[in-house]
Amino acid sequence: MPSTTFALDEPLISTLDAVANEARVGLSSAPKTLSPWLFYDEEGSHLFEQITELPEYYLTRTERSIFAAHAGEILREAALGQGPSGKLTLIELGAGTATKTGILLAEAVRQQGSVVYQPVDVSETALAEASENILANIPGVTVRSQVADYTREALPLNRLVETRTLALYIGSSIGNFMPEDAKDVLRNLRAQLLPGDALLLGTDLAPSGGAHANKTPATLLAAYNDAAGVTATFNLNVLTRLNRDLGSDFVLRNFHHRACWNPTQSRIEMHLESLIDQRVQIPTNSSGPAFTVDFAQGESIHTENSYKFTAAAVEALLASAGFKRTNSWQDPQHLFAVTLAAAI
Ligand code: AVI
Repeated sequence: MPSTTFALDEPLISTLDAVANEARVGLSSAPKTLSPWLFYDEEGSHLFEQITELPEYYLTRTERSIFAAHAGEILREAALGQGPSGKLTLIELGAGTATKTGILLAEAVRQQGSVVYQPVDVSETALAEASENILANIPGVTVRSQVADYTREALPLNRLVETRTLALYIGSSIGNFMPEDAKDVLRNLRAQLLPGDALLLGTDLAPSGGAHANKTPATLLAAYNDAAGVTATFNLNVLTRLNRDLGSDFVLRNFHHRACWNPTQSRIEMHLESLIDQRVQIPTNSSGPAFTVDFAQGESIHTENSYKFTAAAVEALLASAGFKRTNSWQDPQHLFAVTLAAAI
């Protein structure tokens, strides 16, 4: 299960309605689109876990290495300015199984003796796994899981007396939102915080020319089009999901995974490209009557954007949502950034 925004466990009625609606709207629009939350059924969540361990997918291990190198500093700076008895409470948006968070939690326990950790995710299963792992491995952590979709609902923040909140939004999850939506997610978070609380934001960095040219579009393209084909399977799984949930008749071998770098928008785009002229049937469902979707050869469904940020873009995004950047850390190759910001 990913540490991500869109994990969904079971096809609850409301989830099926959402899938039906998404398919109708997205596949009837020009160009055709499907939202990335559709990736994360059980199989897609499992495939995403595999992606995070691929040699080409540097994001997860690089962010983890930044935490390993700088957790002490990050936690100390997040706690700056609070009273002697005050402690940090950590809340994590889209926590998933919280695999990277352990480094920060262990450091929080070292610095303050104990810590309350509130992971928020739509997946109850992922939260149960996170809680079990953390309680078994990091003494001193109290876990208060919250099942919620922070992209749609107000954040269920439990504020404890004499504590300051450090919100974690890591894993580059913010990069899967369109810029306006990314701002809204952070504004929603900011509305639940008090001045002096903090946010730790993980973002994948844009390729840099000049001094740090070790990150190029080729680095990104490899990460989203791995040699083993796991990302292709992850992308195509969305069609398997539609066939299962809606009874549509997508033939997977007639589509091809394509990742491309869009320099103007500073994002990787994932598409499912039709290899032939074809017609797909979607039966009647809760969103309306049966409909057909025609594809010309080479036409694609746009399934994901993954925005890549400059340091200045991160700072501007934070400022637009009521946060002020206080510090940031990057790996030595400048692949990934972790930025600390204060709620102002
Ligand atoms: C969850 N998210 C941050 C991933 C990303 O890198 O944008 C999703 C992903 N898509 C393809 N590979 C990974």
